[in-house]
Amino acid sequence: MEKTLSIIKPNAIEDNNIGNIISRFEKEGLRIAAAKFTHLSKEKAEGFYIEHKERPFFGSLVSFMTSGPVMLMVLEGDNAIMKNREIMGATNPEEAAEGTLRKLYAKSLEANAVHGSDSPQSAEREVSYFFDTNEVLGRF
Ligand code: IDP
Ligand code: MG
Repeated sequence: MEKTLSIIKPNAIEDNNIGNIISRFEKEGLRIAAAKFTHLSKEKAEGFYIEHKERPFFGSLVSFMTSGPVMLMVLEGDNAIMKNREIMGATNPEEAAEGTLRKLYAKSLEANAVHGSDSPQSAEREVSYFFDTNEVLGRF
């Protein structure tokens, strides 16, 4: 069983799509192994996206991610990392396949509704960045 970090971004919360997104994960065979609502501080968002700190969109991305609440989740299942990336679709919603979460719920390239870890290394880092061991199902 693999674990991955998922974030429902502020635009999808504003648009009332939390249930639609979680329901989709469950239908696709992923389990919600941890979940919490939070409002990220600037420091927490910057640390999360540290790999992008030299990119021109970094400041705007951090502003967006701190513009409202987010829902942080750990998804668990077979091949959870790649399965979640497939369900999400391409980063740019204009390039995302029909039926993917980003095609359905993104507002823009930046406000693209969901985050998902992109490798086992990033999943490990991202899950432990937001969750203590005793907050994750199977580890209570
Ligand atoms: P990913 O979320 O699909 O892994 P990344 O390249 O890691 O995509 O970018 C992280 C996030 O930064 C994206 O999900 C999106 O919100 C934002 N982003 C990526 N590229 C751009 C851009 O060119 N302009 C504005 N925002 C961007
Ligand atoms: Mg990424």
